[in-house]
Amino acid sequence: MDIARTPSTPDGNPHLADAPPLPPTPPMILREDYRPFGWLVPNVRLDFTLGLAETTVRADLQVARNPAADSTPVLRLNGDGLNPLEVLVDGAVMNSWVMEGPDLLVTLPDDAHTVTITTRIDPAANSQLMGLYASGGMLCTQCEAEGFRRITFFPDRPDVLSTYRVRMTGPRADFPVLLSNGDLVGSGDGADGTHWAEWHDPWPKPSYLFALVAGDLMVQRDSFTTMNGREVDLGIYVRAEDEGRTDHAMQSLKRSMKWDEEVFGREYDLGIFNIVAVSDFNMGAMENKGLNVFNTKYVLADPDTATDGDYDAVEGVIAHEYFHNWSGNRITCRDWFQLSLKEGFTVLRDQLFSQDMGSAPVKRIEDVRVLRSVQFPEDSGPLSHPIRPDSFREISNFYTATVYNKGAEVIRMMRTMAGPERFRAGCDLYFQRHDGEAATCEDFVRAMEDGAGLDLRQFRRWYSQAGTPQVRVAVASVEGGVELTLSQTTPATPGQEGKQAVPIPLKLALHDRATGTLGEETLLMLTGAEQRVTLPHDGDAPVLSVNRGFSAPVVIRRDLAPDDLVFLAARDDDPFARYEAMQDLVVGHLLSAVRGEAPEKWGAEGGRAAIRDVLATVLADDGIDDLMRGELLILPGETYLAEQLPVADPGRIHTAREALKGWLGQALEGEFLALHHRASRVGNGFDAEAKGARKVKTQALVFLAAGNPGLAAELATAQYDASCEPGGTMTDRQGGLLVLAGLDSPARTARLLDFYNRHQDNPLVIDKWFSLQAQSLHRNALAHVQALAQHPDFTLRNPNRARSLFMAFVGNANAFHAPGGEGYRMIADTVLALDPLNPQTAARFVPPLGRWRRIEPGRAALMREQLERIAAAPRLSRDTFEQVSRSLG
Ligand code: 0A1
Ligand code: ZN
Repeated sequence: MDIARTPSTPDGNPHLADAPPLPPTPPMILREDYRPFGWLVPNVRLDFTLGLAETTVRADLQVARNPAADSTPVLRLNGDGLNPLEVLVDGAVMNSWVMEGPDLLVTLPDDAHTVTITTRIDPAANSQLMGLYASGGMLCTQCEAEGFRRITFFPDRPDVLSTYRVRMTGPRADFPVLLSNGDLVGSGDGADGTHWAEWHDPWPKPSYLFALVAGDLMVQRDSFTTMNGREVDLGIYVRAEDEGRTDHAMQSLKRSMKWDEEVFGREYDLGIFNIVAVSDFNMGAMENKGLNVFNTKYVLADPDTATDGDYDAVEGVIAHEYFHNWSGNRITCRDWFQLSLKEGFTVLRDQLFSQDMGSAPVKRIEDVRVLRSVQFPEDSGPLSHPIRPDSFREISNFYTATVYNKGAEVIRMMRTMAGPERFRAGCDLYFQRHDGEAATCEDFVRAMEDGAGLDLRQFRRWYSQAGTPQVRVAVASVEGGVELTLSQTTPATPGQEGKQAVPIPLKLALHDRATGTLGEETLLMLTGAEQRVTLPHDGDAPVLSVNRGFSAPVVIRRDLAPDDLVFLAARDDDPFARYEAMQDLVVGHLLSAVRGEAPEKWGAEGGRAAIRDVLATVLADDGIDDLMRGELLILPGETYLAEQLPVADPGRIHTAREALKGWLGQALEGEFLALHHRASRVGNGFDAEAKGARKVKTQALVFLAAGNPGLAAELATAQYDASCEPGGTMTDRQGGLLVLAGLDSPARTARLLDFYNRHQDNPLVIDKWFSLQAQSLHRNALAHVQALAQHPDFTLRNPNRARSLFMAFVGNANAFHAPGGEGYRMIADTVLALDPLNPQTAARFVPPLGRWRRIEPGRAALMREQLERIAAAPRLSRDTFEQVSRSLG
């Protein structure tokens, strides 16, 4: 259903008669409507006179008719909330411009002109954090996707590429550092304490890659010598209070630069690469050419304030943004429907990088966990869309797990089918063919066909079809081997009823349970709706290990007996397959408990005994390190479990999962205690052993907390206290406190207060303090979140802070799904309060409510009610309007 914005004005109501007209329904933009822009803008000069509350922008656009487009004398320049102060054409005042909505239309007589436009903006009033905005006394920009139009009038679309020369003038005392894209070409002093700097970026780029930063910042400098011997000056700029926390980011940057040369043959192409950290930022980071702007969360790290997870995230995001220099900047997107061209590819590149930097199997498991807990639910709900969407109202809503993470999986499948060498050849061809262009997903696929030698005719369906394919696998013994019957279906998604078969690369192996022999891995392509294959196998009743390494982003339905799952979980040589068997074993048991089925099917104790025995094997297995052990100990999450059911009761899922955890915590109490002791004796280093020890230490606490809360509270307190000794880590501190926050122990309040006092000057750590209370298993978590929303340190104006409380809360399924609907109401209140301030961030809180169709009817009605309440608000942003109307539709 679409919520049409037709105001209902009952006849004769004098109050409503004068109400201002409601804005029209935001239009739907269609991929098929793409047309090249009528004008080229080869060169842009921008002149900024900077002030926090008033910045003047003079833009000189050199324009020429685009021979490849339909000819038009009208130059449409996008704007958003701007008024032109002056418009000049070839230096002469021009008064015949017109505004059409937010856009400026200038009619030009000839084929080439210089159009000069002056605008004035108020960065301090910019709470949307798009365009030029103020953050903690500094000025910075965010232009992707359509923020540049909030700075000056421009054809703000990714296929208009220009070189930029940027001059900035401002008070030296306020803005000692003046940065933009490319190379610094001049700087000097002006009148009245002002100074200026001029930057030039020789690489043509779309407006979304423009950036400017002005502020009082410290810098960590370093340098990198490229494979061709060119020196690159590296700089990471942060506020003074964050000095000393940028080493890890700098090392990650240098490792990324080297890796991209070695693995993809990509060399950096400017003399400068700068990164700036800002604390008010809507997303993780932004790849502006030569001047990446980062959320502080993905730059700053030291052992006392960042967890091991934070360290990994910094490394991954630094790499991601750096890799965009080729997959995104040198080759950009023709239009925003092609977003996965740069994002899916760049996510794959950062995943492969992180695999190479640490434990490859563990990284793969983590990536699959994110995909299944975020992207699979998205793909099976009302917001489902293909990795290359066909329509949108607000592009910000399409920076999704589908475009990013499923997009990466789709390219990973091409790599699996081609093998790494041929995949590299396909990438080389893509970079060579399209360097300097605004390209399409189709261009990428063609380069893979030509360069990697793949036939991707049917594979293209992965780009156009939404939904997660479900693959059923049945195994039957036949003479000399086994016959596999594989079939696929993809459930209908909004706007796409009938689905076609997609090619699915499945890595598989046949193991022998009786002898313990592990079979060879083969790659099988499932291309039809149903397919039968016979595979040779000696011995009887082999166990099938399938979708090894998660070779395809599909759901596998296999009818494996619990004993087979136990065998795979304990013995498979593919670490992912081991993890998967463990998950399946637990999912089987829990779903049967949730459905209230007779437990016998799952063996002794309804499968609990089998799970206990495998966990005991995992705990005792010397063949794996603690990082991998930690993965095998993670029970499937509540969202993932809910996803397995057509309609889920979150309360029952929570109860069943907690009951299993408690039972295991008691059954293996000695083992978990021993693990905690062993891991506590490992030092505080950053090597794999120490990181692994920290991971399993907190996991042991998680099981113990469910089985023996008194003992867990003691251990968690001890872990917390030890972490506060010199050299202690945030990983241990946060882990201990997270467990403690879920328990009723006198130590709970004391340690929460201690944590707050210890870190009150560090906003990123205070974010953790909000999050861990919002995520806690405490039965009063909902009330705690309600109280924390009133805390003096809480504000909706800072996206990190808003997310630290409310996104963490949404992830706490039991609290969010409180049977009375208080959780839903709180999130709807958040959306309504945030929407006028920051629509992009507000809209991100809508999807959790949009899951209502998959939730039991009582709660579903309450969720829907809150969506309707949001929909009824008079002046919703385009962002929130689109998400709410799709969610109700
Ligand atoms: N291209 C960035 C993501 C990004 C998108 C929009 C933004 O606006 C608030 C910011 C960042 C990336 O993939 O890292
Ligand atoms: Zn990206």
